Amino acid sequence: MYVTALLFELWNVYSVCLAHRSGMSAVGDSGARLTQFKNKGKDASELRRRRAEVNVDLRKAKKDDQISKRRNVLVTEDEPSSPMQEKDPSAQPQQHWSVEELVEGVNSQSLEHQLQATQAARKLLSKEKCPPIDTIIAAGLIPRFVSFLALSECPPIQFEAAWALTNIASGTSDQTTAVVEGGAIPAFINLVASPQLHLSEQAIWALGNIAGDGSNYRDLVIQHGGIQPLLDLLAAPDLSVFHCGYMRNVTWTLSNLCRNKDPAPPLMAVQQLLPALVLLLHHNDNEVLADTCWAVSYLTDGSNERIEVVVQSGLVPRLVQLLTCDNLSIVTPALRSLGNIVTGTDEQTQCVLNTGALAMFPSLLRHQKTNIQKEAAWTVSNITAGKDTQIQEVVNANLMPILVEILQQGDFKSQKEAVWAVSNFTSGGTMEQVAYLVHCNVLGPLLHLLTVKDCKIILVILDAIYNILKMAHKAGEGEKLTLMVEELGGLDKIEALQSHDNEAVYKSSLNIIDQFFSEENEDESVVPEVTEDGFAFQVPDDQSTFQF
Ligand SMILES: *[C@@H]1O[C@H](CO)[C@@H](O)[C@H](O)[C@H]1NC(C)=O
Ligand SMILES: *[C@@H]1O[C@H](CO)[C@@H](O)[C@H](O)[C@H]1NC(C)=O
Ligand SMILES: *[C@@H]1O[C@H](CO)[C@@H](O)[C@H](O)[C@H]1NC(C)=O
Ligand SMILES: *[C@H]1O[C@H](CO)[C@@H](O)[C@H](O)[C@H]1NC(C)=O
Repeated sequence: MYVTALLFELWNVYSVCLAHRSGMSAVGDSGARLTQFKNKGKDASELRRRRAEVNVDLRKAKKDDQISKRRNVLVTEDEPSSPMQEKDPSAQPQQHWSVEELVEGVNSQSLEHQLQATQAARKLLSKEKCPPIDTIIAAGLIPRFVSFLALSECPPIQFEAAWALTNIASGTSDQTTAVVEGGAIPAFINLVASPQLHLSEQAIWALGNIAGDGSNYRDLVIQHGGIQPLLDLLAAPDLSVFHCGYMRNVTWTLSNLCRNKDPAPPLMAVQQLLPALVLLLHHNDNEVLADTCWAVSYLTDGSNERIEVVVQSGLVPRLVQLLTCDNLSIVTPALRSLGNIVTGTDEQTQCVLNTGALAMFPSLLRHQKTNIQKEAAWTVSNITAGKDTQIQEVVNANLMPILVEILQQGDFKSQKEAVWAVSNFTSGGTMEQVAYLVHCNVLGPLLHLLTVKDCKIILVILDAIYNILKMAHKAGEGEKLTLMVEELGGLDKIEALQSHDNEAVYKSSLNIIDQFFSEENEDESVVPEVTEDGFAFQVPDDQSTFQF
């Protein structure tokens, strides 16, 4: 028959190429090549592995990331300075302190002098440009500032010292360390409960900077009992007594307590924090929402055990709801969190699906920000790596045609995620689902992408093509599909890959040619039943008919 004849002819051409290729591979064992390669015999229960590659990629998206330390910068001077004063700086001697004067003032016996000197230091540390953090540290002022934090009879000096220390702690790790070693953690924790809200706020901010330095100081703040006083604030009967800047400080500091891995924060602490995060996910301030979502994204970026604690807190439906808010600073971390959750077990993934999350994905996959497209496609790739019932939910949400669009014209990062999504679909999908995918015209764009440079992606595409051809063969539609691949110019591309430098690519393409484009496989192929529409296949399991 026509196709067979055609393929046979093509095969002769390939045989020549193959012979040539084996001749070249002095290093590789071309005889064993086909036996060891394939067919992974994918175990349905095989645990889904985290792709390091994706995570590196996502972590690189630092520009969306939260800032881990923040300085309290003086935007305008507290004291209004008249034009007169500007012309004559000597009229304000206090504004120009030398280091010696600062040291002398801070160490003086007079509270008044201490306050003035501390305020002067704070102002220097609040300059927009080049705050003299190291100079202040070297002058040995930190322990004094820390002791001022406890002077409750003089709130102004507590405040000035807290502000100065906040800004020192906002610097490098060494600078943060200087603050921690000065004994600031317990002193700040004591201030969190201060009835003076500006003091409390400054203490919370400082603790955020310290915890944001990394796992060590985060855990040190936790060990000193830093979480409970923060949670007590949120237990206030009416949160609106706090102004929104205050709540932002609280939320940001909580998020830094959730942040960083290796090690992640103690599970006990996470469990303690979660009810607060659930509460804050319903706050009405965008910045509070964004930072809370970042906190959740940190907590879900870990083992399934970690994911489970978050899922159990019941916040998934709210996260999904937040996907519909228009604000990129919220959508980004909310989507990241959900993407993290679906890297978990099938049950954890199902929990996301049960909220109807996939209904949001058409717009996310077409989002104007390519970063959102990419993360959405990444999320789908993990869902299509799940059970076939979960793949079916992706189908029902009409996401596959959109993924095909991305394959066709997305940016490369999104295309890569879409390739994974499709490939996993083909490895875990039923025959009907794979046939559906072919009907979404996935083959053209997929084959087209075989010309990219990225070997890993080429391999994933070849896997998908292999899976599709194999499934079609089972359905007795192998010839139809091989012809389709050929008509789309795919055969040329696969053929060309046989001389690829990358051994895995070469083996994989060779294997496809060998199994589906050689005359030998004609014997194995199931004799197709011919219907008026073309080839169809009777699936023994459920007796339904699928057409590719
Ligand atoms: C804390 O609140 C103040 C406003 O009161 C705001 O300017 C500042 O940025 C907040 N700090 C953080 C770390 O969110
Ligand atoms: C989005 O939220 C951020 C705070 O997280 C805010 O600064 C920004 O103005 C908001 N954008 C829109 C469009 O509402
Ligand atoms: C996802 O696709 C890749 C590439 O084909 C494959 O290696 C991996 O095993 C797939 N994962 C699952 C769970 O099917
Ligand atoms: C999805 O997440 C799992 C679990 O961490 C990971 O192993 C997998 O590689 C990810 N992506 C795909 C496409 O399977």
